[in-house]
Amino acid sequence: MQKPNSKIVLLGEMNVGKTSLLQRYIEHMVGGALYLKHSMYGLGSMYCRRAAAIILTYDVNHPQSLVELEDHFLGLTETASKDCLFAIVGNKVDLTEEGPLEGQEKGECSPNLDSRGCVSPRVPKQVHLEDAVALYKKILKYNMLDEQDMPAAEQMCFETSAKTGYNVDLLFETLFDLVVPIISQQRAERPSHTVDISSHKPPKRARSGCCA
Ligand SMILES: Nc1nc2c(ncn2[C@@H]2O[C@H](COP(=O)(O)OP(=O)(O)OP(=O)(O)O)[C@@H](O)[C@H]2O)c(=O)[nH]1
Ligand SMILES: [Mg+2]
Repeated sequence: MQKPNSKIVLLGEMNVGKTSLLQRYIEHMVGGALYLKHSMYGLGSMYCRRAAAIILTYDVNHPQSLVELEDHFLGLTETASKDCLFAIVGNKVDLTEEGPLEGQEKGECSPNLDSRGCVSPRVPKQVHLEDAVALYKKILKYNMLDEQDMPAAEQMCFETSAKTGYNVDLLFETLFDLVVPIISQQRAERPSHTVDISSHKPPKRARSGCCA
């Protein structure tokens, strides 16, 4: 099988919901065109090299998880290419008072049940979208990227719920819509490594020098 040459990297503190976001999306879109990779601490910066996009994930109920993005993960983005896109994702919005209830997108209302089937109390959101927007701008600055050349912060900062599926498709589809044309352009610009063997003539063998 050909090794995929584009990847989207998911970064973020433990437990913010990286795996759940991927699982939720893949449930919908089995066999996505891009290789999705996620990990946490101890990551080498090589993970971000050649990434088409980097998703930095935090938990909207844990302000420290946003702080960790800046303290531990911002540095990893410096090996990203200049074409790499960034998205900031605040997950677990279903646990907040402001977040949509499960099924609300479909026009129904149902209680917010936890994994044991109990109604979990909804709390005020601890991290606001403006904080994510500020981090997005910091990332661009850190990587010396011009805001004018990059997608707007408002387009690239999401609040999601891997539990209810809220905004999960929107997140990945927004990224794919932006990333696919960039990859196609890179492929078109890259010199072809294919050699047409039918037109290839072997070099004439030089006569071995001997005595005159
Ligand atoms: N309520 C709620 N729980 C979530 C959501 N996303 C994930 N979880 C729960 O949070 C816990 C951690 O989720 P994971 O997806 O394993 O988190 P992770 O970031 O991959 O964690 P690590 O791989 O350990 O770094 C699990 O119990 C999930 O069920 C969400 O959107 N809402
Ligand atoms: Mg995980």
